[in-house]
Amino acid sequence: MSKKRATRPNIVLILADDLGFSDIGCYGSEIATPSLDRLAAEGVQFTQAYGCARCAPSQASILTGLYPHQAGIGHAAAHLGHPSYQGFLSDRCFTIAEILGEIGYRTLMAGNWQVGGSYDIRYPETWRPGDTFHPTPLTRGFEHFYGTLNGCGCYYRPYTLMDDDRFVELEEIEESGRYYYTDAVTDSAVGFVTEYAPYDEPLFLFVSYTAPHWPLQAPSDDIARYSRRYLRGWDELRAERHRSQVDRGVVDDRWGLSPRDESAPAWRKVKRPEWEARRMAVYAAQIDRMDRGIGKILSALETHSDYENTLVLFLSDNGASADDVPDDDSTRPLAPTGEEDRTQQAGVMPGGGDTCMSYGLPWANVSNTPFRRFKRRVHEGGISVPLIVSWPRQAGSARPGRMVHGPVHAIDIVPSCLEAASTSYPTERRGSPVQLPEGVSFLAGLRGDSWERGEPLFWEHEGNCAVRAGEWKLVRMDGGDWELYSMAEDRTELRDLRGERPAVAAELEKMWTAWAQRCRVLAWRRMAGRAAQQPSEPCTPPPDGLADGLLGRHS
Ligand SMILES: [Ca+2]
Repeated sequence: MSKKRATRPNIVLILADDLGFSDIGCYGSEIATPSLDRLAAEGVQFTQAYGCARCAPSQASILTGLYPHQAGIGHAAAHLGHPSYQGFLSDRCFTIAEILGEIGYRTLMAGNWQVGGSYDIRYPETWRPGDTFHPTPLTRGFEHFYGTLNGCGCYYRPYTLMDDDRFVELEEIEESGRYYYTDAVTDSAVGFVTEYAPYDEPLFLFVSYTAPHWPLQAPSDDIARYSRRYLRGWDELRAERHRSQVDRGVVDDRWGLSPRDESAPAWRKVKRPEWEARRMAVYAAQIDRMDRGIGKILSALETHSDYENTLVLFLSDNGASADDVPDDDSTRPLAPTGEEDRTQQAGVMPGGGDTCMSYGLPWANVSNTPFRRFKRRVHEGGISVPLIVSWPRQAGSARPGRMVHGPVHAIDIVPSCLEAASTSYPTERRGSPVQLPEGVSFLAGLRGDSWERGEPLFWEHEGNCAVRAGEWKLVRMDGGDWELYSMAEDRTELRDLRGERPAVAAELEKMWTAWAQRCRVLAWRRMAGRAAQQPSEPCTPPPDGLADGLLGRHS
């Protein structure tokens, strides 16, 4: 083994898409996730980790250490006419792959890439990977890439599938008859480990699963393992997960379980319980399958590499999603063999490749136990995610299987990986200064030292805004009033203290406004119309006509 390998660890970063806070075993779930539970038992489990409310913004933060707007992805993949909302990674920052590649890492990626502009799956003739508006993993620091240039997609026929810089013909994979995207991502990651681990250079492997994002599609034998499990309904399941979380110490028992969301009916009033239970069974099967894939990646690292000196990080990008699948042309290709059955309306059971459904708000309410609200919101249910970090050699004598309760955020991933690799974020790119990471390394928490965050954290997505500083969190829905909560006493956000503590609320609002101006967050009311009109020619960016729309105090 070379000297370089001995000092620099492999880094394996694994991301799930739309997985809720309570969806894996060690966070209170009944879904079988032995691989992730093992990772937690070997490392540490963060109980107050945050994403950025949405897939693409979170991925931008995870890859750059910046807030999403700074990285160019203030909303999603569409270009909304301003550098903060251009939909692809800014040139004024580095990706973690670019930095680690410079110091000798092999940089490899399997899964979805959501930070490279938009790709309308209906118009393949407009796809331009690698041009100015569509950076790909290969143009942003990865040596090899297998995966999609879109977030959500059909698991049996993933559009925009690439192998390095070549599109994969879908006919090729359909002919095999056994293709399933989650497995293909796993197999690609295992292949990268097998091929590159024997060399001297350390690995940086980014695995970005689409699971368990809708559409609900999973192999039938996996679904069968959960087929009866959810018939007792969401009310019982939320209570059960919450008890498990309190018993494990994942949540504080002073925080009450939030009530069932007001838009979810009581389970006893559900008209089609078998159909509802099946939705959750497919969702569980998607996670179960991903977890077994992660087990294969960990095994490959043990067999072919120095597992003891491998930093593995697993997290989700945002809270669980209550979104229904849009019932329009944009989702038609997701279930190409059964178009009439692609939505929730037909009474068809979900799960097959000829269906395109989501599991709906009430089950997402279970996934986000004990919190309120969902993906795209910045109340705790939308942004709280599991984060597990393992590095056996570094953990040393620190008791493995611990929990760290200090708040951490997607912006902290890059600084933590850079500390592990004993390097720093470059200050210039092609002769121009770059924006430096906003996050801080949380590796001290892994070593068993106490770890508390000093700096506040901020969020904005679609006009939903929040700031967390110390004990306090100020949060509001788009167009709503600010609410103030004590994260120490009431992390489930049940008792608004803004009326009782107006000075605290005012101070936090001031901090949020300063942050929004510094990070070039625009007023959502100016952007929403543009976001609603997905351009039919996504490769043509709209002109920059919104530069005067920076958020003011009252926007
Ligand atoms: Ca997501």
